[in-house]
Amino acid sequence: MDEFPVKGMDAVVFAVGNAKQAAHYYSTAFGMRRVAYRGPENGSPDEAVHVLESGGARFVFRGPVRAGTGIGRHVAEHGDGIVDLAIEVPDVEAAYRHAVAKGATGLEEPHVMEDEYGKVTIAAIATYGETRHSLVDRSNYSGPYLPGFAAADPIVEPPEKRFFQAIDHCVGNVERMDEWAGFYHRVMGFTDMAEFIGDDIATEYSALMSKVVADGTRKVKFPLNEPAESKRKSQIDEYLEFYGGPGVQHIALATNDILASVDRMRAAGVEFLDSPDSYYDDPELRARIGEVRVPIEELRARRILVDRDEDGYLLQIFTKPVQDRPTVFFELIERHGSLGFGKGNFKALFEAIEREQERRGNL
Ligand code: TYF
Ligand code: FE
Repeated sequence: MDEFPVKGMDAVVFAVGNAKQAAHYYSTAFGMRRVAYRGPENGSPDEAVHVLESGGARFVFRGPVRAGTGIGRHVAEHGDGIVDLAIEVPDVEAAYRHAVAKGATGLEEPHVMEDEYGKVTIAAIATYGETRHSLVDRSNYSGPYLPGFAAADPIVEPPEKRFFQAIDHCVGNVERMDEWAGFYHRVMGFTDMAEFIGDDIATEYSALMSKVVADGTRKVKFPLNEPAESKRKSQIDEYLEFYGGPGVQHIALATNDILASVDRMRAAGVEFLDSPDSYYDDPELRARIGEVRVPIEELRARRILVDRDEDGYLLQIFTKPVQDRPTVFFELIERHGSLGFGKGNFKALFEAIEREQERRGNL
């Protein structure tokens, strides 16, 4: 029996300096639709919260509306970042009790929230850095987000075709990968997925080690990165320095038309990492990836990366950090069978990240 059943990701919750403007950016640049709001006008005097969706993916932006708030302190310390990777579970009470019994730090005891749309049960446990996992059961709720939130209009007319439809995985940068992998094994019964960047690859070019933990159904996938000893400063060290400790590094968004998504996002001003032409000319890569659904030239024109394994292939591309600090970024991923994370692209990807690191003077 699954000791910690999960239904999937419930939401990615951001703490930002200005939730109104963040909601605008994710509406115009990520094609998201605002669906709910809570702020001083409806019972939240200290915080404005905008809730946006794209298919099954939900982003929540929390910002301070006055001095001296907890969310304001978080932003002052970390910059804009992710405070909560909320997980939808069938039984919050059981999940919370299990987690705490296995050593997780409880942050919020299970409690029921209610309004005219029904009931939500919610609890929260701590994970790496100042990040938390809310555990949410919304199976008896029909409102736009949580009790207390009002339905809200989209900020701009949403695109006809969404840019992404789900959260594929959420990556954490930590100081000790094995410790946190152990936490997810013990507390949530997650298991390791095949993809692993060990010492060998780390010293050769990546300056990081990485391991992926996931629930039994593979709906919730959490890669964990740790800086590795190398000649130059690891991209993970850069993150830890500028974020002020461990936290969420990137969120991968699943799309079924990565070409269209990249085109729309670039047109809206989102910056993506550049891969060199040599990547697309590499005969080894060409041989390995075989046929994909579009000509390689279409991928080259957009700097989309491709990787294939025994189960199929995937297309992926990474944004540059989306705030002034070199911290949180996004990945777009289009999967065709492959359950991997783009192992074959690690070299090209990490070299691109290091070029950016060098440009910032942090290498
Ligand atoms: O999530 C992953 O594992 C891939 C690869 O700093 C990756 O997206 C790993 C580490 C990193 C950036 C991307
Ligand atoms: Fe990723």
